[in-house]
Amino acid sequence: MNERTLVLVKPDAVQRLLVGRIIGRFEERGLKIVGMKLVRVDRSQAERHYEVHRERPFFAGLVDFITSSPLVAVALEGPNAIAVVRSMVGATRPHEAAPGTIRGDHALETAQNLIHASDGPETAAAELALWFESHELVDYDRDIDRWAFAPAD
Ligand code: FUP
Repeated sequence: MNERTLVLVKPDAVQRLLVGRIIGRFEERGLKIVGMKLVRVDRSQAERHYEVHRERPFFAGLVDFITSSPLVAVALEGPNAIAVVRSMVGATRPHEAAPGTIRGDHALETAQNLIHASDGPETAAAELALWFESHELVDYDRDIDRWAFAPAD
């Protein structure tokens, strides 16, 4: 099933020069980039993105962090893209993230865990709408799609 999901390559990844390496992993997996932009997010959008955590003690620090420096928002498309991307990201707490995952290979701290990825179909739809205008999500074919994706019936 073809899905779309949202990834945020967070400010720590931008500052640590890991943007290309992280996005490259998704490209190499076969996922299609259908939207991408560098964003200096404001507090109101950051608070909307992390609304589910509003009552948590780390909320203010999380909003401070995500607004502190630019991030890269990426929309990815492919078969089972939501679950595939989550598994590549690894556990929230990097000391629990398996080696071979992005967090397991590059992060140590929960507050600086490099990347956000939508955790289900409803959050993916809501987060894509929060971060991208519809015209910023681009439908196109890649010549390699017939090698990476099953043929449409
Ligand atoms: P994830 O889906 O893996 O990004 O994790 P969550 O949605 O549970 O958490 C979102 C962000 O809140 C994390 F990336 C970092 C931050 N966080 C903390 O700082 N402390 C915590 O105990 C849990 C999350």
